[in-house]
Amino acid sequence: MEPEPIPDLAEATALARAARRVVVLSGAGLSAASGVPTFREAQTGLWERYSPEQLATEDAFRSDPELVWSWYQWRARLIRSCTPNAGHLAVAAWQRRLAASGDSLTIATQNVDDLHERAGAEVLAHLHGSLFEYRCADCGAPAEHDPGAAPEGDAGSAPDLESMRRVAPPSCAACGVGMLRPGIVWFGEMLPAGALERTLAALQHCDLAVVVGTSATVQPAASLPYAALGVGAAVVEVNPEVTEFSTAASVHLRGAAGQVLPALVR
Ligand code: BV8
Repeated sequence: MEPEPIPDLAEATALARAARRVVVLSGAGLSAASGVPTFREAQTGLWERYSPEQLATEDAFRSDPELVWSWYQWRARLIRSCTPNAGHLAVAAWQRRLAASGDSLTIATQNVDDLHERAGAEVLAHLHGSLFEYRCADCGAPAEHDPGAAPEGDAGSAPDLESMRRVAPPSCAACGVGMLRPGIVWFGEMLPAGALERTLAALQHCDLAVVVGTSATVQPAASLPYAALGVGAAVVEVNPEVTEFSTAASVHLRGAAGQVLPALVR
Protein backbone atom coordinates (compact mmCIF):
# COMPACT_ATOMS: atom_id res chain seq x y z
CA MET A 1 0.00 0.00 0.00
CA GLU A 2 1.26 3.51 -0.85
CA PRO A 3 2.12 5.62 2.24
CA GLU A 4 -0.22 8.53 2.99
CA PRO A 5 1.06 11.80 1.47
CA ILE A 6 2.42 14.22 4.09
CA PRO A 7 0.72 17.64 3.80
CA ASP A 8 3.14 20.58 3.40
CA LEU A 9 6.10 18.26 2.81
CA ALA A 10 7.14 20.06 -0.38
CA GLU A 11 7.36 23.41 1.42
CA ALA A 12 9.40 21.89 4.25
CA THR A 13 11.65 19.97 1.86
CA ALA A 14 12.47 23.21 0.04
CA LEU A 15 13.47 24.78 3.37
CA ALA A 16 15.59 21.73 4.24
CA ARG A 17 17.38 21.74 0.86
CA ALA A 18 18.23 25.44 1.14
CA ALA A 19 19.40 25.29 4.76
CA ARG A 20 23.12 25.44 5.56
CA ARG A 21 22.99 25.68 9.35
CA VAL A 22 20.35 23.44 10.83
CA VAL A 23 19.46 22.83 14.48
CA VAL A 24 17.41 19.75 15.38
CA LEU A 25 15.56 19.99 18.70
CA SER A 26 14.33 16.52 19.57
CA GLY A 27 11.98 15.10 22.17
CA ALA A 28 10.57 11.77 23.28
CA GLY A 29 8.40 11.29 20.17
CA LEU A 30 11.54 10.76 18.08
CA SER A 31 12.39 7.65 20.08
CA ALA A 32 8.80 6.37 20.33
CA ALA A 33 9.09 4.12 17.28
CA SER A 34 12.19 2.55 18.87
CA GLY A 35 10.03 1.41 21.80
CA VAL A 36 11.04 4.12 24.28
CA PRO A 37 7.92 5.37 26.09
CA THR A 38 7.09 9.07 25.80
CA PHE A 39 6.02 11.06 28.86
CA ARG A 40 2.67 12.71 28.31
CA GLU A 41 0.77 10.65 25.78
CA ALA A 42 -2.53 9.14 26.87
CA GLN A 43 -2.17 5.54 28.13
CA THR A 44 1.47 4.98 27.09
CA GLY A 45 3.17 8.10 28.54
CA LEU A 46 5.36 7.53 31.60
CA TRP A 47 3.75 10.43 33.46
CA GLU A 48 0.33 8.88 32.76
CA ARG A 49 1.34 5.76 34.71
CA TYR A 50 3.82 7.17 37.20
CA SER A 51 3.97 10.31 39.26
CA PRO A 52 6.83 12.70 38.45
CA GLU A 53 6.58 13.98 42.06
CA GLN A 54 7.28 10.45 43.34
CA LEU A 55 10.10 9.70 40.87
CA ALA A 56 11.59 12.73 39.15
CA THR A 57 12.60 15.23 41.80
CA GLU A 58 15.57 15.42 44.14
CA ASP A 59 13.17 15.27 47.12
CA ALA A 60 11.75 12.00 45.79
CA PHE A 61 15.26 10.53 45.55
CA ARG A 62 16.16 11.67 49.06
CA SER A 63 12.97 10.26 50.56
CA ASP A 64 13.04 6.88 48.74
CA PRO A 65 16.37 6.37 46.94
CA GLU A 66 15.78 2.66 46.30
CA LEU A 67 12.48 3.30 44.53
CA VAL A 68 13.81 6.11 42.34
CA TRP A 69 17.10 4.32 41.56
CA SER A 70 15.37 1.04 40.67
CA TRP A 71 12.86 2.77 38.40
CA TYR A 72 15.59 4.62 36.50
CA GLN A 73 17.59 1.38 36.20
CA TRP A 74 14.51 -0.20 34.59
CA ARG A 75 14.38 2.66 32.07
CA ALA A 76 18.11 2.38 31.36
CA ARG A 77 17.80 -1.37 30.70
CA LEU A 78 14.72 -0.81 28.52
CA ILE A 79 16.58 1.70 26.36
CA ARG A 80 19.56 -0.62 26.05
CA SER A 81 17.23 -3.12 24.39
CA CYS A 82 15.99 -0.49 21.86
CA THR A 83 17.65 0.50 18.60
CA PRO A 84 17.63 3.78 16.64
CA ASN A 85 14.76 4.16 14.18
CA ALA A 86 14.53 5.69 10.71
CA GLY A 87 14.11 9.16 12.23
CA HIS A 88 17.41 9.01 14.16
CA LEU A 89 19.16 7.57 11.10
CA ALA A 90 17.83 10.34 8.83
CA VAL A 91 19.08 13.05 11.20
CA ALA A 92 22.52 11.39 11.44
CA ALA A 93 22.78 11.09 7.65
CA TRP A 94 21.73 14.73 7.22
CA GLN A 95 24.36 15.81 9.77
CA ARG A 96 27.09 13.95 7.85
CA ARG A 97 25.91 15.37 4.52
CA LEU A 98 25.91 18.97 5.74
CA ALA A 99 29.31 18.55 7.43
CA ALA A 100 30.77 17.16 4.21
CA SER A 101 29.76 20.35 2.37
CA GLY A 102 31.15 22.65 5.09
CA ASP A 103 27.72 23.32 6.59
CA SER A 104 26.37 22.10 9.93
CA LEU A 105 23.57 20.30 11.72
CA THR A 106 23.50 20.64 15.49
CA ILE A 107 21.40 18.43 17.75
CA ALA A 108 20.01 19.46 21.12
CA THR A 109 17.79 16.83 22.67
CA GLN A 110 15.50 16.58 25.67
CA ASN A 111 15.91 12.82 25.42
CA VAL A 112 17.83 11.01 28.10
CA ASP A 113 18.46 8.03 25.80
CA ASP A 114 21.52 7.53 23.58
CA LEU A 115 19.75 6.71 20.32
CA HIS A 116 21.02 9.76 18.39
CA GLU A 117 24.58 8.69 19.22
CA ARG A 118 23.92 5.05 18.39
CA ALA A 119 22.55 6.20 15.00
CA GLY A 120 25.97 7.79 14.39
CA ALA A 121 25.12 11.43 15.17
CA GLU A 122 26.99 13.86 17.36
CA VAL A 123 24.84 15.58 20.01
CA LEU A 124 25.71 19.09 21.17
CA ALA A 125 23.47 19.10 24.23
CA HIS A 126 21.50 16.58 26.27
CA LEU A 127 19.29 19.24 27.83
CA HIS A 128 17.78 16.86 30.42
CA GLY A 129 20.92 14.81 31.02
CA SER A 130 21.50 11.13 30.34
CA LEU A 131 20.30 7.85 31.79
CA PHE A 132 23.80 6.47 31.25
CA GLU A 133 25.76 9.02 33.24
CA TYR A 134 25.96 8.89 37.01
CA ARG A 135 27.29 11.07 39.75
CA CYS A 136 27.39 11.18 43.52
CA ALA A 137 24.27 12.82 44.94
CA ASP A 138 26.43 14.37 47.68
CA CYS A 139 29.91 15.25 46.35
CA GLY A 140 28.96 15.35 42.65
CA ALA A 141 31.86 13.12 41.53
CA PRO A 142 31.09 11.42 38.19
CA ALA A 143 30.82 7.64 38.36
CA GLU A 144 30.55 4.64 36.06
CA HIS A 145 27.69 2.20 36.48
CA ASP A 146 26.34 -0.65 34.37
CA PRO A 147 22.52 -0.98 34.57
CA GLY A 148 22.79 -4.53 33.21
CA ALA A 149 20.61 -6.11 30.57
CA ALA A 150 16.87 -6.57 30.74
CA PRO A 151 15.68 -10.16 31.16
CA GLU A 152 14.87 -11.64 27.76
CA GLY A 153 11.45 -10.44 26.54
CA ASP A 154 10.87 -8.33 29.64
CA ALA A 155 12.41 -4.99 28.71
CA GLY A 156 9.16 -3.31 27.72
CA SER A 157 6.99 -4.25 30.66
CA ALA A 158 6.45 -1.26 32.92
CA PRO A 159 7.03 -2.28 36.53
CA ASP A 160 4.45 -1.95 39.23
CA LEU A 161 6.14 0.25 41.85
CA GLU A 162 4.67 -1.75 44.74
CA SER A 163 6.12 -5.05 43.59
CA MET A 164 9.20 -3.83 41.68
CA ARG A 165 12.47 -5.42 42.81
CA ARG A 166 14.23 -2.69 44.73
CA VAL A 167 17.96 -2.16 44.64
CA ALA A 168 19.82 0.41 46.71
CA PRO A 169 21.94 2.90 44.78
CA PRO A 170 25.66 2.09 44.98
CA SER A 171 27.84 4.24 47.24
CA CYS A 172 30.15 6.82 45.76
CA ALA A 173 33.71 5.51 45.41
CA ALA A 174 35.11 9.05 45.63
CA CYS A 175 33.66 10.23 48.95
CA GLY A 176 32.46 6.89 50.32
CA VAL A 177 29.42 8.58 51.83
CA GLY A 178 26.97 9.66 49.13
CA MET A 179 24.77 7.52 46.90
CA LEU A 180 25.01 7.44 43.12
CA ARG A 181 22.14 9.09 41.23
CA PRO A 182 21.32 9.08 37.53
CA GLY A 183 22.61 12.06 35.56
CA ILE A 184 19.08 13.19 34.78
CA VAL A 185 17.70 16.69 35.18
CA TRP A 186 14.85 16.33 37.61
CA PHE A 187 12.05 18.87 37.95
CA GLY A 188 13.26 21.98 39.74
CA GLU A 189 16.91 21.31 38.83
CA MET A 190 19.10 23.41 36.59
CA LEU A 191 20.00 22.09 33.15
CA PRO A 192 23.59 20.74 32.71
CA ALA A 193 26.16 23.53 32.74
CA GLY A 194 26.42 25.19 29.34
CA ALA A 195 23.75 23.05 27.63
CA LEU A 196 21.25 25.88 27.20
CA GLU A 197 23.93 28.41 26.28
CA ARG A 198 25.45 26.15 23.59
CA THR A 199 22.02 25.45 22.13
CA LEU A 200 21.05 29.14 22.09
CA ALA A 201 24.37 29.99 20.39
CA ALA A 202 23.65 27.45 17.65
CA LEU A 203 20.11 28.77 17.24
CA GLN A 204 21.42 32.34 16.89
CA HIS A 205 23.19 31.29 13.70
CA CYS A 206 20.80 28.78 12.21
CA ASP A 207 18.68 29.22 9.10
CA LEU A 208 16.43 26.25 9.91
CA ALA A 209 15.35 24.55 13.12
CA VAL A 210 13.51 21.23 13.12
CA VAL A 211 11.49 20.56 16.27
CA VAL A 212 10.62 16.89 16.43
CA GLY A 213 8.64 14.76 18.85
CA THR A 214 8.13 17.14 21.74
CA SER A 215 4.92 18.31 23.38
CA ALA A 216 6.67 21.66 24.02
CA THR A 217 5.53 21.75 27.64
CA VAL A 218 8.73 21.56 29.70
CA GLN A 219 10.68 24.76 30.22
CA PRO A 220 13.20 26.05 29.36
CA ALA A 221 13.47 23.59 26.42
CA ALA A 222 10.02 24.55 25.14
CA SER A 223 11.16 28.13 24.53
CA LEU A 224 14.12 27.21 22.31
CA PRO A 225 12.26 27.16 18.96
CA TYR A 226 11.22 30.78 19.56
CA ALA A 227 14.92 31.74 19.65
CA ALA A 228 15.22 30.42 16.08
CA LEU A 229 12.13 32.36 14.98
CA GLY A 230 13.63 35.44 16.67
CA VAL A 231 16.64 35.41 14.33
CA GLY A 232 14.44 34.96 11.25
CA ALA A 233 15.07 31.23 10.81
CA ALA A 234 12.34 28.91 9.60
CA VAL A 235 11.10 26.30 12.08
CA VAL A 236 9.64 23.00 10.89
CA GLU A 237 7.74 21.01 13.50
CA VAL A 238 7.42 17.23 13.09
CA ASN A 239 4.69 15.78 15.30
CA PRO A 240 1.51 13.80 14.61
CA GLU A 241 -0.30 16.00 17.14
CA VAL A 242 -0.83 19.74 17.53
CA THR A 243 1.34 21.22 20.30
CA GLU A 244 1.72 24.52 22.12
CA PHE A 245 4.23 25.48 19.44
CA SER A 246 2.31 24.44 16.31
CA THR A 247 0.71 27.77 15.52
CA ALA A 248 4.10 29.52 15.67
CA ALA A 249 5.87 26.94 13.46
CA SER A 250 6.68 27.93 9.87
CA VAL A 251 5.50 24.48 8.77
CA HIS A 252 3.94 21.73 10.89
CA LEU A 253 4.43 18.30 9.35
CA ARG A 254 1.78 16.14 10.97
CA GLY A 255 3.26 12.69 10.99
CA ALA A 256 5.56 10.28 12.77
CA ALA A 257 9.26 11.15 12.85
CA GLY A 258 10.25 7.76 11.42
CA GLN A 259 8.26 8.48 8.27
CA VAL A 260 8.56 12.26 7.99
CA LEU A 261 12.28 12.81 8.65
CA PRO A 262 13.54 10.43 5.94
CA ALA A 263 11.15 12.11 3.48
CA LEU A 264 12.20 15.60 4.62
CA VAL A 265 15.93 15.07 4.14
CA ARG A 266 15.85 12.80 1.08
C1 BV8 B 1 14.25 24.42 35.56
C2 BV8 B 1 12.82 13.90 34.27
C3 BV8 B 1 15.32 26.30 36.52
C4 BV8 B 1 13.84 13.13 33.61
C5 BV8 B 1 11.98 15.68 32.97
C6 BV8 B 1 5.39 25.69 37.17
C7 BV8 B 1 5.50 25.00 38.36
C8 BV8 B 1 6.63 24.26 38.68
C9 BV8 B 1 7.69 24.22 37.82
C10 BV8 B 1 7.57 24.90 36.64
C11 BV8 B 1 6.45 25.64 36.31
N1 BV8 B 1 6.62 26.19 35.10
C12 BV8 B 1 7.81 25.82 34.65
C13 BV8 B 1 8.40 25.04 35.58
C14 BV8 B 1 9.70 24.47 35.48
C15 BV8 B 1 9.72 23.04 35.02
C16 BV8 B 1 8.67 22.82 33.95
O1 BV8 B 1 8.82 23.17 32.82
N2 BV8 B 1 7.54 22.22 34.32
C17 BV8 B 1 6.43 22.06 33.39
C18 BV8 B 1 6.08 20.59 33.26
C19 BV8 B 1 5.30 22.90 33.91
N3 BV8 B 1 11.04 22.85 34.46
C20 BV8 B 1 12.05 22.46 35.23
O2 BV8 B 1 11.91 22.16 36.40
C21 BV8 B 1 13.40 22.43 34.57
N4 BV8 B 1 14.37 23.12 35.31
O3 BV8 B 1 13.31 25.09 35.19
O4 BV8 B 1 15.35 24.91 36.20
C22 BV8 B 1 15.21 26.51 37.96
C23 BV8 B 1 15.61 25.56 38.87
C24 BV8 B 1 15.49 25.81 40.22
C25 BV8 B 1 14.95 27.00 40.63
C26 BV8 B 1 14.55 27.94 39.70
C27 BV8 B 1 14.69 27.70 38.36
C28 BV8 B 1 13.86 20.99 34.49
C29 BV8 B 1 13.11 20.27 33.42
C30 BV8 B 1 13.55 18.81 33.35
C31 BV8 B 1 12.42 17.95 33.59
N5 BV8 B 1 12.79 16.55 33.49
N6 BV8 B 1 11.94 14.42 33.32
C32 BV8 B 1 13.35 11.82 33.19
O5 BV8 B 1 12.88 11.06 34.06
O6 BV8 B 1 13.47 11.51 32.02
S1 BV8 B 1 10.77 16.21 31.90
C33 BV8 B 1 10.42 15.03 30.71
O7 BV8 B 1 9.73 15.82 29.76
C34 BV8 B 1 11.56 14.41 29.99
O8 BV8 B 1 12.80 14.74 30.45
C35 BV8 B 1 11.39 14.95 28.58
O9 BV8 B 1 12.62 15.16 27.99
C36 BV8 B 1 10.63 16.20 28.77
C37 BV8 B 1 9.95 16.71 27.58
O10 BV8 B 1 9.01 15.79 27.13
P1 BV8 B 1 8.83 15.58 25.61
O11 BV8 B 1 10.13 15.12 25.05
O12 BV8 B 1 8.22 16.77 25.01
O13 BV8 B 1 7.85 14.32 25.61
P2 BV8 B 1 6.25 14.30 25.77
O14 BV8 B 1 5.86 12.93 26.16
O15 BV8 B 1 5.76 15.41 26.57
O16 BV8 B 1 5.74 14.54 24.29
C38 BV8 B 1 5.98 13.60 23.26
C39 BV8 B 1 5.57 14.23 21.96
O17 BV8 B 1 5.95 13.37 20.90
C40 BV8 B 1 4.05 14.42 21.84
O18 BV8 B 1 3.80 15.75 21.38
C41 BV8 B 1 3.64 13.41 20.78
O19 BV8 B 1 2.55 13.87 19.98
C42 BV8 B 1 4.88 13.30 19.98
N7 BV8 B 1 5.05 12.02 19.27
C43 BV8 B 1 4.63 10.79 19.61
N8 BV8 B 1 5.02 9.87 18.72
C44 BV8 B 1 5.73 10.55 17.79
C45 BV8 B 1 5.74 11.91 18.12
N9 BV8 B 1 6.35 12.83 17.37
C46 BV8 B 1 6.98 12.40 16.25
N10 BV8 B 1 7.01 11.11 15.87
C47 BV8 B 1 6.40 10.16 16.62
N11 BV8 B 1 6.44 8.86 16.21
